[in-house]
Amino acid sequence: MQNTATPTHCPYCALQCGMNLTPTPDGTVEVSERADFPVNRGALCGKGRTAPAVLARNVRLTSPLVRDAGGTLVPASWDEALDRIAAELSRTRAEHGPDAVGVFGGGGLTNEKAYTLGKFARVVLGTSQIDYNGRFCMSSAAAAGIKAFGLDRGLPFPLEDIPKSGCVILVGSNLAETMPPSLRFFTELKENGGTLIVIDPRRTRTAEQADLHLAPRPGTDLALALGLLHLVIAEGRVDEEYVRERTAGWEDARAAAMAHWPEYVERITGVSVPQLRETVRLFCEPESAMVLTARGPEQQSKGTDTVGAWINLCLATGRPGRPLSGYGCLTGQGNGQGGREHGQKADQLPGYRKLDDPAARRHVAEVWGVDPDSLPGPGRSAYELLDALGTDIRSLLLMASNPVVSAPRAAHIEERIKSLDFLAVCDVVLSETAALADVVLPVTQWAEETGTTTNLEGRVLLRRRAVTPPEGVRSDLEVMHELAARLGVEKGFPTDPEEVFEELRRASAGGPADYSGITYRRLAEENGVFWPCPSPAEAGGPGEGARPDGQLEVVDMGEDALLDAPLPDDPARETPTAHPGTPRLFLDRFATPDGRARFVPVSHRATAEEPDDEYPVLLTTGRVVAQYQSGAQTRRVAELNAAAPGPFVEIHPRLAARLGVAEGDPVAVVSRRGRAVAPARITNAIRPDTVFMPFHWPGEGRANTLTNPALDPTSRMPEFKACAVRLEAVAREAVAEESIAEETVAEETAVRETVERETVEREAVSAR
Ligand SMILES: Nc1nc2c(c(=O)[nH]1)N[C@H]1C(S)=C(S)[C@@H](COP(=O)(O)OP(=O)(O)OC[C@H]3O[C@@H](n4cnc5c(=O)[nH]c(N)nc54)[C@H](O)[C@@H]3O)O[C@H]1N2
Ligand SMILES: Nc1nc2c(c(=O)[nH]1)N[C@H]1C(S)=C(S)[C@@H](COP(=O)(O)OP(=O)(O)OC[C@H]3O[C@@H](n4cnc5c(=O)[nH]c(N)nc54)[C@H](O)[C@@H]3O)O[C@H]1N2
Ligand code: SF4
Ligand SMILES: [Mo]
Repeated sequence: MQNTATPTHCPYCALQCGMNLTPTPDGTVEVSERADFPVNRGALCGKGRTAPAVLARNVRLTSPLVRDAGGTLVPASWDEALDRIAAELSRTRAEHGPDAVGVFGGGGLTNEKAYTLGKFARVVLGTSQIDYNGRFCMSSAAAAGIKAFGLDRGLPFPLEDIPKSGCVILVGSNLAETMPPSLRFFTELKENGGTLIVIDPRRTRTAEQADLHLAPRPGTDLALALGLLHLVIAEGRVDEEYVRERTAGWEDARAAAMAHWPEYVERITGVSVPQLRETVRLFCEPESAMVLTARGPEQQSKGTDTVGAWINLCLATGRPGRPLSGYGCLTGQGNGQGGREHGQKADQLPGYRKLDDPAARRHVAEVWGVDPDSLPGPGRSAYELLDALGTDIRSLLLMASNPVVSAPRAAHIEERIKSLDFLAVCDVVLSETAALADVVLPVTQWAEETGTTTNLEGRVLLRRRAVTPPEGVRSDLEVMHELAARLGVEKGFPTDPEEVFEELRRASAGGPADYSGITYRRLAEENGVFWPCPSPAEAGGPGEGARPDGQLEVVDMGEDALLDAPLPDDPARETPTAHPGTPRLFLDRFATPDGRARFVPVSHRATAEEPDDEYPVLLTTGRVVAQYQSGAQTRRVAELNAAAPGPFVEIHPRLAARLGVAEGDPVAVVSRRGRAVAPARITNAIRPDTVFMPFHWPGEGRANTLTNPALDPTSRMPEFKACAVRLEAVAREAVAEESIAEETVAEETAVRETVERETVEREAVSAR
């Protein structure tokens, strides 16, 4: 065991904050500040600071579990558990065909794991039925980015550009709670004289920082963006030269925007015409400006068009590909970016290649040593896959997701999961989904294993092993290696992450997300490298990692043009010809065949479920600072639980008065999918026609019991951010004592405030 500090990164969100870890003699792990990483410069939120708590034996799994004849999960040996999984998956395949076996992955998996999982599904299981939780996260922004720019990398520039921009519009991001250390970039923006505009139906802690806060009705961001573009045109603020030289499709997009009069948009969104005009002025006047979207506008059944409309606004005003300007998506999960590039998506091969592209299939099949025709075609999207469990899909291997809590229409999905012939789950804890499994495999965690992640900026990072895992756990890579061997594939599933990465480099070479010029050594020396980073061979010189024939395959992207100015004398780089990586994209051309960005003609449409007499209120959902996602990890950390012990419903005082509900009173929220109960949190910070619930908890307060699985036609993203509900006051005595107590709410608020204060203080300290 090392006793010195190991520099590594946080297990949770897409900032991938740098931290140092030191094992202590008493068996715990100490987190200390790592100031050299530019994204967080030492600052951490409460989740990152307390992450080692989940390494403790008392909260995690340390033995495989197998369901016995009586239906109870009991400890078992690794061989017994792995044999059982291999036997069940083989049986399903023999009885129902390969597509009856499903695989579900996660954006928390390292690049090496995500890559191996995709390969495992296609090569070992031969199934097309693989997708992952990132479909629920940023798939709409990804689809819109590919349409417009020919490439999806969440942020096309480093976070460090934000403070130097003239204006930033944050659409549906509550980053003060979801990425606290990043708030610094926005406060610096304001200090530098730039403007921050926040668009959120709630006056969040992020919105409180804004120079201008617009609070539209949930699900109306598309109309809002169209209204802004209408004003840009009407006020003569279009950058005609840019539109002519760098874009295509303007006329149709222009016509669509002209149909969205400001007064019409005001009626749809609830944002006043003067506010629309002010937004346009603040966005257009400075030389540089950005739009950043997050889950608010994206998790809608029209998320792809909505992001498209925001990109149109950026293109019309000449922003993308210009310094300190452009459009970006704030990706969410720890490896939300890399996890969507290397093959765990239903339609995808490594390097962000398309599964239905014959050249891509040939390239990857060659790296994998298989016949291209043996690779299955595209499969179902995440919700559709989960919805097919127990019918078309009979057995499921699930790695790094907890859909019982996080999937839309969760009660239905829970039923689908229970109806499977066989479920195997790899996790670090006994999540609500793992608790339903036939076999649970306990795996190593971030601090116990090495691997790469790609943060929201497209910066590939090296997470290093800092502590020795406890007896009884194995890594996800070991699990796949063992299962592949049992299913007859002895080779091609290495357990050493660097060996996997070397193969990933070759598989990604020449693809849109080209990692072939990146090595573990470079990542260690350079503190991360931005993709695309072709190997010297790809860039025109000799080097390992290129295709054997030295050919570039997907040249759509115009690599040369994507490069930043090279840094020829950077001593950190391995060889003088090494590619420097690409912090800023699109400076000279976009990644489309003709180098031009595409406008998309889009028009407003309603949410899938508009309020009516029976369900008159809109429910939107999201996050709180102290819990992460389904809560599987953070609900096991005492300090975080104290700060955010349970679900709640944010209600405007007027709506609360109408219901006769006081602060802390239990409220039932009822949708066409089901009913959830949680205490009321009465606040002026939300629109009176809208209520908000965080989705971190299972049980009676599970927000996803209510949500609507209406899917975006392009991205297949469910509509997490808007569904119709009605509210009912619930008599206190009707509610289980432990779930709702006024004191808990008061206590929670006090502790939450302490945690927040601490976070801010820590940030202040490390900013100095
Ligand atoms: N503490 C914490 N941090 C996290 C996570 C976590 O679970 N907890 N998860 C990580 C992940 S995976 C992700 S994806 C990110 C998510 O990060 P964010 O996108 O910041 O998180 P959300 O809370 O889902 O949504 C952001 C805001 O959208 C608003 N919103 C709701 N409906 C609409 C709408 O129709 N339009 C607009 N414009 N806004 C709307 C909500 O009020 C909310 O304040 O956070 C990452 N960081
Ligand atoms: N209502 C509503 N629902 C939502 C959202 C919303 O805004 N509103 N947001 C959606 C979004 S953006 C997301 S990203 C999803 C996320 O929801 P989930 O997919 O459920 O994500 P997590 O809770 O992070 O689940 C990750 C699981 O993997 C485990 N794990 C962590 N690391 C590893 C590892 O390396 N290997 C393995 N095998 N397991 C690991 C964790 O312990 C945990 O049980 O939720 C979606 N659901
Ligand atoms: S913001 Fe918090 S959760 Fe996200 S990476 Fe940083 S410390 Fe981890
Ligand atoms: Mo996410």
